[in-house]
Amino acid sequence: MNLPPCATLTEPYHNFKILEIKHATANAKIAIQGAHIIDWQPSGHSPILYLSPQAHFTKNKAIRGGIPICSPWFNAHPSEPELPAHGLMRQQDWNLLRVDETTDYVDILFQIQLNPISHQWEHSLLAHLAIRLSSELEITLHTENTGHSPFTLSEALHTYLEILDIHQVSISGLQNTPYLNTVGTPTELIDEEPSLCFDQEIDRIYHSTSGVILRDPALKREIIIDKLGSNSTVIWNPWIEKSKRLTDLPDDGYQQFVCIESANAASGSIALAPQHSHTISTRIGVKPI
Ligand code: TA6
Repeated sequence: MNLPPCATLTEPYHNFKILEIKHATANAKIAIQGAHIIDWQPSGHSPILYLSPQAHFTKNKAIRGGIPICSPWFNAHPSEPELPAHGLMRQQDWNLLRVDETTDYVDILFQIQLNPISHQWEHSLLAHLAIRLSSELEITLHTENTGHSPFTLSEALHTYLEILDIHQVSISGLQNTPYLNTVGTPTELIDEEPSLCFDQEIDRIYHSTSGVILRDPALKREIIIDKLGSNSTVIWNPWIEKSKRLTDLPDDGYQQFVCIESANAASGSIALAPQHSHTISTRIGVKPI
């Protein structure tokens, strides 16, 4: 496939390809495995995405950080616990279909097919991931049920956002929004505080179709996250004890990121009939404060 001048396909790790983009508006790196954006740095800004310094770059092992594509199920599979958490897409190589460069942005299109023959899953789907890189990052995941039986689609664009200090950040846009708290026994709750701050493990599936803003005074920036086709916003920080248990995350890694995920999960999951499809998209922007 011909790549434009801004794009290079490298193999920094054995059998593990990375598409590198160097463009006037932004630099980025996308692993072919998982069509996984592991770095995005708009011009004039420090990196927006967190990538664990202990992340694995080995076949069929999820990368800790960036934007993992979690699909066709979120968290554990509802009936087959032996299947990998967060679905099958982030461990598989995707097909890189095209890279198009303009003066204002770079468009990248990936495709993957899952079916019972090649994957330990009973259904079939065709998914496309479209990425538009510029001073903003737009990601669109289109999933089509190409099989003969319906399935429930749950998914997340599982974005790890880099921060300087977990104790100083806050998220607005979730006030008075019901959520499923999944730390301990799953419980439906609601938070009346104007913004969400972090002083413990947070793992919540908010029932929300709205965008949110992450305010980071230490980095003097706000990260604005909009979305479409998404019923759920997942907020996650592992805090101290879970960070210690994750071997691909430093013990103090919890201090350097927050996950804000445009998703369709839990009660927000999507019933997908044969030949039907669903599109979820998210747009990430940055503003100095
Ligand atoms: O972001 C929500 C979540 O489901 C958390 O419960 C935590 O497990 C996180 O995803 C990371 O999952 P992973 O499989 O990448 O370790």
